Amino acid sequence: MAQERSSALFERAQRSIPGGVNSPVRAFRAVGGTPVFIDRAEGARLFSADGKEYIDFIGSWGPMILGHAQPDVIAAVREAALRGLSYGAPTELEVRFAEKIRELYPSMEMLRCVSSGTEATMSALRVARGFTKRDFIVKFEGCYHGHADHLLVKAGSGLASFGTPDSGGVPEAIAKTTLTLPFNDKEALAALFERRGSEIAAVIVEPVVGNMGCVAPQDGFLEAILEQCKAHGAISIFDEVMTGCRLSAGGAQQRFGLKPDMTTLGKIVGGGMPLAVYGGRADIMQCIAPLGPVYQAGTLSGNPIAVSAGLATLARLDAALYERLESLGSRLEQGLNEAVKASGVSACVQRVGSMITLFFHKGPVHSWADADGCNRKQFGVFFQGMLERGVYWPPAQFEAAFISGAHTEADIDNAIEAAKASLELVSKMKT
Ligand code: HOZ
Repeated sequence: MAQERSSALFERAQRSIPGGVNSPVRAFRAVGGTPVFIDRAEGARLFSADGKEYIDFIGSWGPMILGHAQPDVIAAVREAALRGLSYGAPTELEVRFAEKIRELYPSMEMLRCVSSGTEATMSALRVARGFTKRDFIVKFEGCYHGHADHLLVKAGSGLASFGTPDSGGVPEAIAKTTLTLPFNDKEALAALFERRGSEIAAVIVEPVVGNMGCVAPQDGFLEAILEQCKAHGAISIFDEVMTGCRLSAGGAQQRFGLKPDMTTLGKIVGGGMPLAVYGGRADIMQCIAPLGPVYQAGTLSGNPIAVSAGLATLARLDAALYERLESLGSRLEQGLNEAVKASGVSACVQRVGSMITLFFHKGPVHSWADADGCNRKQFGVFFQGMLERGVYWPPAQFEAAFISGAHTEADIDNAIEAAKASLELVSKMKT
């Protein structure tokens, strides 16, 4: 597809913005080619500055579960905007939003609104440290929890894609307070707690990983995190920025019937606006200023436009939506599996609900050590093949694709046809 306008914009962008993008994975470095500049979006479609139309499987990296420009959400945003963009003072909207989150997430007895997933995880960990009066945190290799210093250690997402799991600019003293373990390894978790349990403030985990591609927890892994934390006085944190309201209205914790001490939410809860949440047990959350000594604040926290978009989105998360997502997800999974088989390419499909990844790895992928074995060159050829055929797949092997309620069966079938042709290209690559 011709991309003259995108190419011209990218050239201009690179003069003013590092790499030409405001978030690294968007630069297409992991897959080659020029990033597509977007003009507008509607339903399951993205429309580029070049006048091309794409079936979108990114959904703004998760938030757009209802599809783009959903009319009720847009109406709520318009209506809120007419009453002013930001007050820096509390509103009834924030109270209603907090009550709705508590209804969906009973583990979150109290919560705070912030403006991004990074702020949510960073703040949750500060509170956990303040509450336990301990310094060390545990995270899992390949999980990504935003870009706070202490979380850019063996991280997934863009860092995994660019082969820099430990970011520059993070002081060694800070990185040392983060202990890392392989995802899905409950023996390693038990051994770490055995040795250092009294020093650990919190364990943070993506309950279903999206940031090394879609990787499900194995039996008993999440339960082991909750048990070890409880036994050693540490705080369990489910980072549900991606899985929250995606795997069910009550997130992965509702899907698996688990109750972490703390939770972070983002993406869907803001309906596409900059809004995220952290919360948990009331005794822990009462450590936050002005009630307690842990400080966290924000001029745009609980912004009325963002909260309005969030409330309008949350109101539409019904059982029918999740049934539809499951059925579309299973259709895509089956079609991709058949396409892989027909192509003879060594690849596997992993899916939980409406999160899905085609790994160029014979599979299964249970951890970062597995994911790291993917053939990145094959993924690049697959991605370009999909884009060429009008399917906007995530431009990195280590990012989950997302399905929305606005996708139709025909969209899924078109994506499967594009995948067949793209896998055919991969099968012809010289090894
Ligand atoms: N790191 C984000 C996905 N896991 C990408 C965000 C973006 O580029 O918008």
